[in-house]
Amino acid sequence: MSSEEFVKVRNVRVPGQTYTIRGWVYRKRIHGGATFIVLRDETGILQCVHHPKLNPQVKIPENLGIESSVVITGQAKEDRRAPSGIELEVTGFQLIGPSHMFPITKDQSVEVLLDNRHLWLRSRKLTQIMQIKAEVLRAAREWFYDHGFTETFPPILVGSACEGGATLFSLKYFDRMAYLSQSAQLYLEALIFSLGDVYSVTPSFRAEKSRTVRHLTEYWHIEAESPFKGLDEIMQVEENLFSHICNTIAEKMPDTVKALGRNPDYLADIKPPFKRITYEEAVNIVHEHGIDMEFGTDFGAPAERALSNHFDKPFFIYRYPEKIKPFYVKRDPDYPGFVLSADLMAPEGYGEMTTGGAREEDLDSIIERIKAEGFDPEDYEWYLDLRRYGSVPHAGFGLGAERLVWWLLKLDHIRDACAFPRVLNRVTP
Ligand code: NSS
Repeated sequence: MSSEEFVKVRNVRVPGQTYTIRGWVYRKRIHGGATFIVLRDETGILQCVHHPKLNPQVKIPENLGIESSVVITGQAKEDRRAPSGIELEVTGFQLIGPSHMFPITKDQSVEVLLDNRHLWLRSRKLTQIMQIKAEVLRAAREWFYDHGFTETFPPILVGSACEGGATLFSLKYFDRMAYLSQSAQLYLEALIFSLGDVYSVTPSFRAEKSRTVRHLTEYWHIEAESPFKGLDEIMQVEENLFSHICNTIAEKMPDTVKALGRNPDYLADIKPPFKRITYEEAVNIVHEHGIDMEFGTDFGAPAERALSNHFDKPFFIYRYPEKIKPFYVKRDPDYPGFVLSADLMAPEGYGEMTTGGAREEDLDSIIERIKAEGFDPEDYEWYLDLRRYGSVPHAGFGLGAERLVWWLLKLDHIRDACAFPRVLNRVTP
């Protein structure tokens, strides 16, 4: 059989027509002498019924297990009880790969499901989340392409930290130490001098030692950097990109979005400009919600949740205190002690989606702040050269792809935005 003869579940539509489908047994039951098989492929599920009296030539093994791979031929019948309105009357059956005692049954614990992630990925929910994630990244690349950004490919093995020492994964690199990249930012900063507006989509690594619903140790990082842009301009890039992704998902995958419990109209309605509040205003909101927090410190999880719940659309928090931001962030000339940095926040309790802003141009200040973070400026020599040879004002940001999918689909835990999540206690499967 050539593959053109096979159809996908989604395309089984016309009553009376005969179709042949390759897929996996999602559910099976025997009732009143008939065998009911719900067949699954990447496009959906379809109920197939075998009546031995009508089609005695077809033999379905009695012990056919869940997740066996099969080829089923049958005639489409209208059936109002079936989820798609169509049922297939089986006239041909072929077993490709048997499956006995599939380890995932109803009501398994989260840990068992995570141990069997390689199999649990076949669930409808995870399938649909992965399809949305692919579209999120496609839409992101589309936006960058349409706006003149060049895709770049920064390294993952790096010699110096970008986001502080606390979350660095280090490894032996022949006879020296190296790290897994936390962010492509410093490399993107080098690439703007030749390529102008650039972006990258890379894995980033954070040795996050706490268990939370929003931290992974490995995640996909969408980052961009632009010469001759300041804080305002980079916030515009972020809100336009972010809106484009939300709108595209709503437009192209409304049924999947709905099936996962999010109203696509809400995502279609996300439009720039996003509301902007200062760090100071944000602290006041946190206090209004009765949460204790000292001015000048970073938002803890409860404060961030309260802030995020305060809004029903994405918003920015900007002008943070200098001492809670990394060495590369540009100081605000009009507000001593504060920096030209902004975080794009999702509403509904989800919180930070991006961090970005203008980059410090003053060489001495960067060196001093690298030292203050406990690092050796020697390890940043190449980065410091960028300030020595034709430096320009520039700005950029980083968006966590899984953070975005987590909020887009209102998932309980960020790990469900990953096929194979990496968290504190898990590197397998
Ligand atoms: O540490 S960030 O806040 N900022 C940076 O890495 C900058 N160097 C990016 C840049 O300007 N090019 O991380 C950026 C985003 C953050 O807002 C989250 O969306 C995501 O990366 N992020 C994470 N996602 C999942 N898990 C963890 N642990 C995580 N850490 C950051």
